[in-house]
Amino acid sequence: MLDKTKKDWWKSAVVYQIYPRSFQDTTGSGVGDIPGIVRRLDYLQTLGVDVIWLSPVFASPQVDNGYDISDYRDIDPLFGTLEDMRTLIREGKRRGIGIMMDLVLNHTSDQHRWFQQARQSRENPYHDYYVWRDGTPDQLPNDMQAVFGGPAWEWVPEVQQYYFHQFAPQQPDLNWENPALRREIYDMILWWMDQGVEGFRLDVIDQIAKEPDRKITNNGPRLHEFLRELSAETFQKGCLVTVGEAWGADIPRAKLYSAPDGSELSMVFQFEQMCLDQQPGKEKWDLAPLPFVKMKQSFARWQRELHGCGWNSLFLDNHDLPRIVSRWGNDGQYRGRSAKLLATMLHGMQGTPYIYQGEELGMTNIQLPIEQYRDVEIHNLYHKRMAEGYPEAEVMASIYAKGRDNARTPMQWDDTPNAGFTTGTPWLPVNPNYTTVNAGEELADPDSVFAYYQKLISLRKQYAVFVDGDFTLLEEEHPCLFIYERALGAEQMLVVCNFGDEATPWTVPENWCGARVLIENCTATPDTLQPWEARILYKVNR
Ligand code: TEU
Repeated sequence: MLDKTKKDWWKSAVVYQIYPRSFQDTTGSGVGDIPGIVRRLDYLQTLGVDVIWLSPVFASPQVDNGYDISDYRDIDPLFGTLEDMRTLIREGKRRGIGIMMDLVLNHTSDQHRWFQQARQSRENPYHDYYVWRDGTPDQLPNDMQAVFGGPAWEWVPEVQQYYFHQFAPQQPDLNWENPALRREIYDMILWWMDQGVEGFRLDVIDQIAKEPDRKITNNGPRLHEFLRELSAETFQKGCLVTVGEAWGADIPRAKLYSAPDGSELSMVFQFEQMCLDQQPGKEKWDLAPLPFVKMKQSFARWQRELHGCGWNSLFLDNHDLPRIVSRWGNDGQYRGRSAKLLATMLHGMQGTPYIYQGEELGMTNIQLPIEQYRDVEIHNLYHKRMAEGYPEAEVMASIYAKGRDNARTPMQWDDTPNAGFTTGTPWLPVNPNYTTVNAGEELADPDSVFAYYQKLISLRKQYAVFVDGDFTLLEEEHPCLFIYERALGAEQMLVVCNFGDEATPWTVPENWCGARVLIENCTATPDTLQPWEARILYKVNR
C-alpha cells in the first residue's frame, strides 16, 4: 500500500478510471451503480491500482451522462445514495484504494438550483453565477459554436438575454469572475474532502476563464490565477491528487499546472498525442492515419521537458476516446499482444498512469446502427454531417473510429448473458466479443492482458527508475520501432516496442546485452522483433 501521507505520493500511484454507468449493475436497471463498484473492489485490488477516478455520480438529469450536475452534494439515485458513496470510500480505503471525484466546474446542469434561480430575473443573486449577454431572439451575441454542435448561446425570454454554453444547451457555463460562485465551489470541495475522498479530476478546467466577447474559451487570461486560488483554498489543505482535463495545454502551461510547489494541480491531461490521427486543423471525425514518428517525438518532448519541473499524466484511453487497441493497435489477430505493447509503451514512461476500465482486458471498439448509440455528441455529429451532405458511410466510419460510445459499452466481466454486467437490459449494448474477451477468462490465464497490466503495475512499485528516471528516445526516425531508455543514476531500463503487423529486424544494443528482461509480451528471438513485440530490459551499471 502506498503511504498517502507522503508528499507527492501520487507520483508512484496508478489510477483506474471507472465510468459508473457501464461498470457493474446490481439492481437490474441496466445502469451500473455504486454498490456494483464496491462489489468489484477486490478485482481492482488484485490488479494493484491505488486510486479510482470515478466519472460523475452526482445528481444529474444525465443529458451528458452526469457531466451535467444538478447538485454537487448529492448522488444521483441512478447510481445509489450518499450512504453508498460513503461505503465505497471506506471499503476502498481498507484496500489502499482512494476515490478521486470528477468535478465539473466549468458548467452545471440547467436543472441546478443556481441556474433555476439565475434565469428568473437579472436581479436574482444567482444571475451572475452564469455568463449572460444581451441580444434579441434573432440576434445572437456572436457566432461561437458549442463543442456538441449548434450555437453556444441560448435565449431566455424571462431575462431577455442569452446564456453561454460551451457544451449542450442543458450545460450552462459558470461565471468564474464571480467571487461568490468561487466560494460556493470551494466549500463544496472542502465538504467532499471531509467525506474522505483522496483526489479530484477537474473537467475541462482550462475552459473556466472564458471571455466570450473575445471568443476565448481555453486558456483565458485569468485561468492560472483562478487555479491558484482554488488550489490554496481547497486541495492544499489535504494531501490530495488532482488532475485537470486541459485540451488546450501545451508544455509551458503544463509546467504551470503541475508546478512542483503544488500551487495549482498535481498534473493535467493533455491531448497532443490524442489529436494526431486526425486531419490537421479539422475535427477528430476527419480521420487520418497515426503519424507514428510524430507521435513518438511528441511523447518524448513531453517526457523530456516536464522531467524535474512538472509531472505528466499517462493515458491512452478514457470515456471520451475510442479503445486504444482498436485505434493504434490491432484488435484482430494481435489483439492481446498489441494491447500489451501499448501498455508497455505507456507504463514505461515517467508520469502517473491511468487505466480506463476494460483497457486492462484489451476491450475493443464497437459498431452499432446509429439509433443504438446513446451519446449526445454522436447524434449531433450524425445529423449535422448528414445535413451537410456527407455520404452516410463516411459519417458512420467516423463514428466507428472516434465515437465516445466505443469506450462506454459495459464492462465485460464474464461469458454469462450481458457479460455479467446486468441482469436487465444494458443501457448501451455489450460488445459481442464478451464471450472471449472478459475478466473471468483473463483472471484465469497467466498470459492474459490483465496479468500483463498487473505485472507492469507491480514493476512500477518495485523499481524507482519507473517513477524517477529520465527519458531518452532512441531510433527517433524509425518508422515502426518505439524505443526509449530511462535512467536513474546507475539504474537503467530500455523499453522496446515494435508497432505493427510486420516482424522487424532489431538487435539488442551491445550495452544492453545480458540485461535482465523485466517483462515481455512474446518469446524473444535473436535479431528480430515479432509483430507487436514489446519488452522492457533492466540493468544496474556498476
Ligand atoms: O470533455 C471535454 C471535451 O471537450 C470533450 O467533449 C471532447 O472535446 C470531445 O469528446 C471531443 O469531441 C469533458 C468530459 O470528459 C466529457 O465527457 C464531457 O462531455 C464534457 O467535458 C462536458 O462536460
